[in-house]
Amino acid sequence: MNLSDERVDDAMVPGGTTIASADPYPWPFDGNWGPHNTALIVIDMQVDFCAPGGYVDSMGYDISLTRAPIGAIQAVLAGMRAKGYPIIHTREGHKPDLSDLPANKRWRSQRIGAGIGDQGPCGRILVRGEPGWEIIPELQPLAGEAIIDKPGKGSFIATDFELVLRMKNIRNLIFTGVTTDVCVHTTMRDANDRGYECLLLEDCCAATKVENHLAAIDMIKMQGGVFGAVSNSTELLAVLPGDSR
Ligand code: C5J
Repeated sequence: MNLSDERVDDAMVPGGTTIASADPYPWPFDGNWGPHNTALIVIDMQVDFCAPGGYVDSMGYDISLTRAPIGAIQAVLAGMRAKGYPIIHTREGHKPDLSDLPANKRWRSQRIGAGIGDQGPCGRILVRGEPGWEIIPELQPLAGEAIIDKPGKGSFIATDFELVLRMKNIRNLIFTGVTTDVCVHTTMRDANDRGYECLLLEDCCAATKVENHLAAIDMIKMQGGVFGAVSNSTELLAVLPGDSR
């Protein structure tokens, strides 16, 4: 059979507007999106990941990289809040007694001088309730926005993330935050396996190494969009639908 016979004809996609330029396919796949079924996910924009003295800074990485998406995330937050989209923030962190911190995660972080649970310039590293664990002032959640506290890299494990999505009838997830290759990717991969239609906004995400950010984006686009699709804040905001129901 000629491979082109099997190609999806994008003109036949039912439903409303898509982000036509999303890569590798116009997102969402069926044109069905709006505040009724689509949430913005802001992953781990915490002091520990994006501010001086936090976990990422203590590991010796360049926080100018993880701070770079702040402006674009602010723009997307403003646009999606104005149209009534559900916004969900996540925070990585452990209980103060560290009972949910795997020994190997702690050991590995101590080895590189940024021990999770240890005292640092922003309080105990990645511990709930400490200054470093807070979401940065520039991206503070508004009243009524969900915050998911997670002990791991993914947002589904040991959290009520999926329950919150189900209660809000969410099927489409738009990903922003840090780091592209770790917590954003882990959550996006898991969401994709659970049947969510996922989009990553590349200018709203960052990694601790540019090459890893770019590689993580490239991985999403393989196999026709193996984990979903990729776009950016400008393209999203240009076509973002309001609720037409
Ligand atoms: C990491 C995260 N990189 N939020 N956490 O350890 O991506």
